[in-house]
Amino acid sequence: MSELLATYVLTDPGSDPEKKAEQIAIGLTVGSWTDLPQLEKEQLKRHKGRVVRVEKTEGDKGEQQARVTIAYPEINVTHDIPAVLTTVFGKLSLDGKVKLADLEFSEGFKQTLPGPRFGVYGIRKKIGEFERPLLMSIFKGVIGRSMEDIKEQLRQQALGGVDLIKDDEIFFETGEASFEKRITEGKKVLQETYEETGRKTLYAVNLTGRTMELKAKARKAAELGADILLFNVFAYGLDVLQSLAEDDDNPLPIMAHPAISGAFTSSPYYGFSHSLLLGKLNRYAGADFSLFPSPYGSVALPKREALAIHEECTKEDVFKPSFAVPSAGIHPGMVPLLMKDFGIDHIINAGGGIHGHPNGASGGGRAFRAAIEAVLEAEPIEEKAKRSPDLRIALEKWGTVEVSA
Ligand code: 1AE
Repeated sequence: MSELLATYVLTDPGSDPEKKAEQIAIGLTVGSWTDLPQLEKEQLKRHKGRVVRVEKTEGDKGEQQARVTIAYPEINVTHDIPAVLTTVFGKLSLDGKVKLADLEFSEGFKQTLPGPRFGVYGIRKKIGEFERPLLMSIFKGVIGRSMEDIKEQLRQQALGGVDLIKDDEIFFETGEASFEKRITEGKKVLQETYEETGRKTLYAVNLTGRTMELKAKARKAAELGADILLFNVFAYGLDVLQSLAEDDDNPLPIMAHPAISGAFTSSPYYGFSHSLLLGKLNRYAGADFSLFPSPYGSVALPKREALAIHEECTKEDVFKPSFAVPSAGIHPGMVPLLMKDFGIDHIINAGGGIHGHPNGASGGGRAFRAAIEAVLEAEPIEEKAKRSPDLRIALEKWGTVEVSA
């Protein structure tokens, strides 16, 4: 019988964590057990949750914890993420200090999920770069700006040598910068920069609006020649991501932004683990990219959590790997550490670290590219900076970050 395995961390589980685990397993499946007549027990047996493991542990602050794994019969749920989450973490998420650390799906269940349509290799193929981390920049300060300003910002970013440019997640449809216009006008700008530099740059447009409008809007984006859809998954829900990812009339890669997810992941005692939500579930539901806070920037995650997201995005599975995008407060001096921690299969993503460059966004892009090149050539970035004025200026402004062994 196929099962879904859910692993929880219970904080202050009381003197009998095994009993607590048993209560969860029963409470979230057949509801009661010991008082049932024998016949009903027989009938309900195949629907009953099962405690697989209970391990007593300690939290980072010395709190008593138990790591509990419960198996839920897959026949209890329909094959969709909402049904799974409601079963394994529905009422339980409201019931004291319980964190959902991991979920394991059967191979059969996985067959019903889309996973990324393109994944790391598919995105690399679109750009034509296979041997280095990709570089992405973020539109900044464009709310209220004219289309001409937006086009100029796009142009400057592309000229700096970034591979991808994404909308800011807080950019919807202001004034003349409609979704459609950003795609069509943006495409022209990027075609011009391609003709100038010979480098391809992909643009991720923010797919926003009411849930029921999204599919049509995504298809329209594809028709108009958009490259990628940026999507605020956690403002909508994983099932909406999945619906977009499995829509055959929407051939575009999906970039999952982590906005809102902190409300579900940040507590050490409640909610989901970062790696489950931003790593595994984003990937299974079809995100080609997953953005998340890096361990070093302005909005930082503990390093082990950021690495765990990367691991979930890229580890061996039936799905293609998603591109991990550690973000927020990233500047060129962080590149050696990013590449040490996340290797070459990730995307270096910066907003302020590109636009805040004294030589403008194109200088920011060039500084990042020089830093990446230095690391690939095993040259200290300070040495490289002697031959790259943009990198030197960036390091003077933001400094470097030590790469510990
Ligand atoms: C974790 C998401 C980061 C993001 O979307 C963003 O806009 C970052 O901007 P900067 O690089 O911190 O300026």
